[in-house]
This record gives sequence, C-alpha cells and structure tokens, in this order.
Amino acid sequence: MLNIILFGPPGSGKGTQSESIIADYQLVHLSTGDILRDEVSRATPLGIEAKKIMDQGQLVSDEIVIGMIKSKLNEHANAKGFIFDGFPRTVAQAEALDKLMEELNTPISVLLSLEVPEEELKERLLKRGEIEGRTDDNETTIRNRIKEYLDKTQPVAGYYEAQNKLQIIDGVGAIDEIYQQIQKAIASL
Ligand code: B4P
Repeated sequence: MLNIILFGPPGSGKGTQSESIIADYQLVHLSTGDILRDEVSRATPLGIEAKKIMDQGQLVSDEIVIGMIKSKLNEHANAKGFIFDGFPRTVAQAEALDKLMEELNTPISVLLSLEVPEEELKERLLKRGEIEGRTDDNETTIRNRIKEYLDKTQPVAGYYEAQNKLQIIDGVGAIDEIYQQIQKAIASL
C-alpha cells in the first residue's frame, strides 16, 4: 500500500497537488480541512464549533481530528492506499496516525514536504480569499495560521525525518513542475 502524507504550510499547494496524486495513484484522499469545511457547511454541532477555531487561524483539537481520521480509515478498509492532506498537524496527531496505521498493518510510506517562502504563501492565500471567499483567507487569520504552523506543525517533519520518511519538495513554480518532483519522489520509494 502507498500511504502519503502531503505536508506544508497553509497555501503551499497541498490541496492542489493532491488532485493529481489521487487521479494517478488511485489513493483515498483524506483532507481534514475538507472534512471540517463539510461539517461547517452542514452546520453540524462539530462544524459550528470548528468554524470559530478555523476563522481565528487556530488548530482544531487533536481529539476531534484524530476521531475524524479514524472513522474515515474504517470506512475505506479496502483502499489501495491513502493520501493524508493537512493531517497530521501536530506531533500528537502523528503519533496517533502511526498507531492507527499499525492496526491496519500498513505504515506511512513517505512525508512529502512542500516548501514555500512565507511571502508567497500570504500572496496565494489572499488571492484565493478574493476568488473563493474562504473566510479564513484574510490577512489576520493567515498570519495566525502561519504562526500555528511554525509552532505546532513544523515539528511533524522532524518526527518523520527520524523515521527516514521525509522528502523535501520545492513548492515554488509551475503546478505541473512541482507535481513532477512528487512523481519522482514516489517512484524512488
Ligand atoms: P486546510 O484545508 O488544510 O488548508 P490550507 O492549509 O490552507 O491548505 P490548502 O490545501 O487549502 O491550500 P493549497 O496549499 O492547496 O486547513 C484549513 C484549516 O482547517 C486550518 O487552518 C485548521 O484550522 C483546520 N485544520 C485542518 N486540518 C487540521 C488538523 N489536522 N488539525 C487541526 N486543525 C486542522 O493552496 C492554496 C492556494 O495556492 C490555492 O489558491 C492554489 O490555487 C494556490 N497554489 C497552489 N499551488 C500553487 C503554485 N505552485 N503556484 C501558485 N499558486 C499555487
């Protein structure tokens, strides 16, 4: 099985690159951001709570997102593999994920880390805010999201580096050129 973590700061292209990976490798796409936004759009109790946190640019609690991933993994017991997009975002989430994958007898294959400078992240997200109207794509929230990433999420890369599973991808440039680097990294596994 191929189990990929697509990792990087907000706006680094995780959602964008996931689309090509899913199409080419037939993996089940698990995006905690998409799952949370679906809860928000259906105004479920979880969605109402999550929206407040997401609009402040903070991370939703580990307990909630780990629970969401667990139930999605169980729903797709016969999958060829998974792409985790925007998860894990804390070391506690990474440890929980490793444990869940151990129960399924299929470890994480690789963490692909998309690297993009902060100025470019801000530009991309502000542009998306104008086009798509996502309420968390505004200047103050973007600043908080980047801070949360640096404080809580970046250590996840070190956690998988210690398992020799980290591969760095240059996330600046044309979308298809970045995807070619991803294909090479997957082929090297
Ligand atoms: P996410 O949905 O994961 O959103 P994101 O970090 O903004 O990345 P996204 O995938 O959407 O953007 P992409 O880089 O593809 O998280 C949203 C919120 O949900 C979090 O802030 C948090 O509150 C909560 N959350 C989610 N998961 C959680 C977890 N595990 N634990 C706790 N809380 C969690 O693209 C950005 C833009 O860049 C797009 O407009 C795209 O068109 C553009 N772009 C992409 N590649 C480009 C390129 N090469 N050049 C130019 N532009 C490019």
